Amino acid sequence: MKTRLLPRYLALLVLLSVLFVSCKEQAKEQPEEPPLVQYNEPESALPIDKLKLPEGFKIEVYADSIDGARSMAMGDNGTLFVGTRNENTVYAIQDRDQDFKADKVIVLDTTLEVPNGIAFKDGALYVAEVGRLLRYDAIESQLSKVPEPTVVYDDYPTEFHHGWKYIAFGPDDKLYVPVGAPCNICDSTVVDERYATITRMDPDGSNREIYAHGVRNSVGFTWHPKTGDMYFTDNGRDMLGDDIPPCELNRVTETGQHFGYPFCHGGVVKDPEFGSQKDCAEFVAPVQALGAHVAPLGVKFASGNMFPEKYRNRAFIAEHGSWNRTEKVGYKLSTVQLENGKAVSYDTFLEGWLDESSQERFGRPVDLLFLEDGSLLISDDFGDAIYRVTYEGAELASR
Ligand SMILES: [Ca+2]
Ligand SMILES: [Ca+2]
Repeated sequence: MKTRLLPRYLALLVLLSVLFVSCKEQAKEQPEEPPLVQYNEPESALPIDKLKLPEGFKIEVYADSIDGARSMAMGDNGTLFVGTRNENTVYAIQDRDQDFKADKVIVLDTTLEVPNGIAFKDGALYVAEVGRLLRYDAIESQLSKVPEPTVVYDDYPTEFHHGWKYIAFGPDDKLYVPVGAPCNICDSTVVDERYATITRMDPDGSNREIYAHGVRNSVGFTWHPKTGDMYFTDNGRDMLGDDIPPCELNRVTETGQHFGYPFCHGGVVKDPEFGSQKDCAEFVAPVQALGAHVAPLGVKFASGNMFPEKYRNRAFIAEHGSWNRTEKVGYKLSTVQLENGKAVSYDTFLEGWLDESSQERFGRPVDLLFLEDGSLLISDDFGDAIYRVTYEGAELASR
């Protein structure tokens, strides 16, 4: 009897498997949720025990496997948005149980053109591609089905060279957008006056104007919490040797100031090609000359109450690290202490991504973001990670 039933049993199996396969195919046709690249808290293999911080500070991995993590912006409901440069991807990262370890990563879009710049305002995510600005309204309530973006502005130069953008809203509610020089060294303003500037506009793309001139390639800026002055980093030109010119931290005190490029670098170095046309004294010198080739990107002033008092008015700078220097430099976080708009110290805060003796590196810091609790997030487009720095030193322990 068993042997007689077997063919029927087999037929049933075949029928069931056909049904199962067709169900699977049907499921495929339904609109797909954005792919989750990570649902678990990070178990990063990055050797973060090599990172060195001042006494009392600690660093942990907040999110890993974030391929090419660059600029960061925090949503009103706690979603961390992250842009990339060569990966053409924007991520939305959540920490649903609020233990400061990301546990959900959503890939919002993989078709954007160099979406390095990310900003958040009034519920909307702003993304800067090379040539245009996009806005995703009410983004945090639509993460599982990303809405079509509104094009806010689409008339920036499309040059890829220094075309990746950092964007941020200022205290005046304007959106600030730099346009890098499309070269290592050139007087590009004769081609398009917006090259080598920082522009700004209203959130809807209107009233665009040039805010700062003579900026080679700024990929990070912020505003002083007390004075409201903009501070921006600028990457110095290449091919003048290992030690000149310095990279820069600059302070803008009025609209239309000129910061020297391509004529004068770091306030003192006349450009071999363009320097004879102008005097360095005609330009605004940096508030702090940074190391040559360190590639300063994100800059933020410490906020919140976690870090010790002495860090409050310091600019934290992510030095992405050199690519064309005999011995690598940068690959660290530095701080610049300011008093009345003048720099009084320039120190290393966090280092160890670069092993100086072997010249090997495992990370390159890009952007900085202070969370509400005063801890500091750092993105890393080489280690594909986001770190969180906390302070648990004597001040807290003695409470
Ligand atoms: Ca978590
Ligand atoms: Ca300059």
